[in-house]
Amino acid sequence: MVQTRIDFLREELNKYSYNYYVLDNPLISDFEYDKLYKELEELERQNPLLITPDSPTQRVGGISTGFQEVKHKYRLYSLDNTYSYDELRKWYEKITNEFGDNVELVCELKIDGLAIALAYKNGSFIHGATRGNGIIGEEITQNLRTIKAIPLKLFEDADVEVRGEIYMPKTSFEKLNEENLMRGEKPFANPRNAAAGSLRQLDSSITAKRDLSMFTYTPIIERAKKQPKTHWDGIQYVKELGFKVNPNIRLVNNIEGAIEYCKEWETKRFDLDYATDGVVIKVNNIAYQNELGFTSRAPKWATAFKFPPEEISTTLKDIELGIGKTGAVTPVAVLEPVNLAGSVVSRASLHNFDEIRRLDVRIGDRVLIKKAAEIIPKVIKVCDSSEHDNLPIYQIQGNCPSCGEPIREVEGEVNLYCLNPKCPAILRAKLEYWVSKEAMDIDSVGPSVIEKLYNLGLVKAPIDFYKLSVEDFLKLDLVKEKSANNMYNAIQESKKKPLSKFITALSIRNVGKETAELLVNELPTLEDFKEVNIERLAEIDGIGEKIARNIYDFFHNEHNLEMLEEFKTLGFDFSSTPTQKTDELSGKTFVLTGTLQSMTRDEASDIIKSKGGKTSSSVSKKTSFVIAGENAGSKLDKALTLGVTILNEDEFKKMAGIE
Ligand code: 0OW
Repeated sequence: MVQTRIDFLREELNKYSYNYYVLDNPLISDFEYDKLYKELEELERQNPLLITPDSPTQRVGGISTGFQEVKHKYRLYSLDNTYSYDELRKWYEKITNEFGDNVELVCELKIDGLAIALAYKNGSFIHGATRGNGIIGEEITQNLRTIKAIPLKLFEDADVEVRGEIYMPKTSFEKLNEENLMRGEKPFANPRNAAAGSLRQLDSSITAKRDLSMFTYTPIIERAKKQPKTHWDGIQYVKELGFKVNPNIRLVNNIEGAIEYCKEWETKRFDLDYATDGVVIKVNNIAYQNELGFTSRAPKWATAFKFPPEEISTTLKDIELGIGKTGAVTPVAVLEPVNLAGSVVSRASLHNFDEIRRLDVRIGDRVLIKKAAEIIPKVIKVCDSSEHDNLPIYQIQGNCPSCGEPIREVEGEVNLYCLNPKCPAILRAKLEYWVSKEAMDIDSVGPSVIEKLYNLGLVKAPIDFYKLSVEDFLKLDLVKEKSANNMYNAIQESKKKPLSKFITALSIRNVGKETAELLVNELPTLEDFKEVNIERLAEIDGIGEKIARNIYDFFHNEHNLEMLEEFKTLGFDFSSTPTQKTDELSGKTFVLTGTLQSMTRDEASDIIKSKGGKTSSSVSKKTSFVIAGENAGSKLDKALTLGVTILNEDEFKKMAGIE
């Protein structure tokens, strides 16, 4: 009978999926699994009335228009942090003062992902939400259903609410970034951001492809066969129900046992295929937990021991010279690869040659490197060793590694420079800077696309971007029609960017975003830049003699003037004095949501600012107006809830005095 066969297939597939994704213990080959899966799909296609939401075929759903806000049934607390073993002992002492010695503790690796809450009724997954602020989260059930480590049907008819951490394995994170770079998209900074970005997709089929997983760490048993008395038993029970629990969880008798666990995992964790940033230590006895209670934000019966920011020593194999967009030569340490804060590090910054002399680093030295937040690691010091004195003192190579020209000192600059305007390394750095957010902000053209365009000889200087056709982009491998059009349009669109972004993008030495904005305030058109003299430039607040000289020289260089003329013929319209600062919108705060038809959100934001208004990324009582374009999201809902005035695109343009 069909129903019997369907029930059998579902049970088999759920069992295999549980073993594969929850226990990391595959029982059958992918081929055999797919055979059963296809049979079930076919039977459900023939008998659609027999389809149930917890069937393994119902994991990938449709596209949602936005995420509803939802109030959590139980608050998701945060965790207080401890940074040393003594702090841990002090925390534990407060507990033993109350409950006597040897209070059992549970140690869990602190997964560095995204906290979520899942609700189950009668053993079926009902809904799930992000943690949000711990009280209100975003309902993302559809996306969570695509994650195979999240059971759609428990092995028992129970009502439970569980909390856990969604994460992206490091290997999947690296693969995803690889693909993003190939598509010319920005890479994610770390696995946590990648997981968050993947979960917040409106199209759940994208989430399904992102290889997300989950570790459960808080079981709330509402109705089930058992009612555990300790956290450890609760965890073992939810494991039996079908949830994935981190295999390295450990029950210890006291804080010394917990400290041993922390010491062990401070280094071992780098071999794991998921990011961690500490150890969560919890009182095991639930009755004790209830006695201890909570502070305003976190439980008193748990604490997070944070691993110290990573420092590690390795060998300095070489010093390479990086050439920047202005020709500045920056020394880079090439290291024996080491695991540092969860990623393999083989290069670190040496800043400049003064730093090399100060540290007296020599090739072959053992050096200590440190990684602060997400920025690239830096060399802290040379480790003491007898070899150091036998190593030759580092000599600055006289020539640019890219073009061979001699590198020179430039008066008033701490860096050395390659001054060859045709140096390939300088050209490449200029191209990458041109599309960067700070400059012309052409985010669909990334470093890997530039590399290919450069190697094909399609671009040598930024101006060449504007001579590319869609066909040129199609010459790049992996680039399809859609992204070729995206990149072409993004480049053409960028001609309308404000003059300050164009001046920034020119890579004039010491003229970055802030300086460019200062200059354009005083010199609103390109002609003004050509006509201004050095004295006038130097008078501008924030522009010194040196920068005035750089700017003046740039706009009096024959090659540059020809290039600027060519930009004009390519459609850059510098003549139109950008919208003067007026005050139609002064004192008003706007939030933009959805897609506007006649301009990008950035352009709308520039218009608002040029008319004395302000923009904000979130809706609050202080918001004056929400401008709602197509497919407006949760910000529109918020505006409705808070009673903030909503403008459509035409109403905004009328208010701003632009038609
Ligand atoms: N990230 C984790 C983790 C964990 C909760 C229970 C009460 C307060 C914290 O691996 N293993 N256990 C807990 O226990 N929380 C964790 O992460 C939380 C999510 C939000 C703040 C912490 O990161």
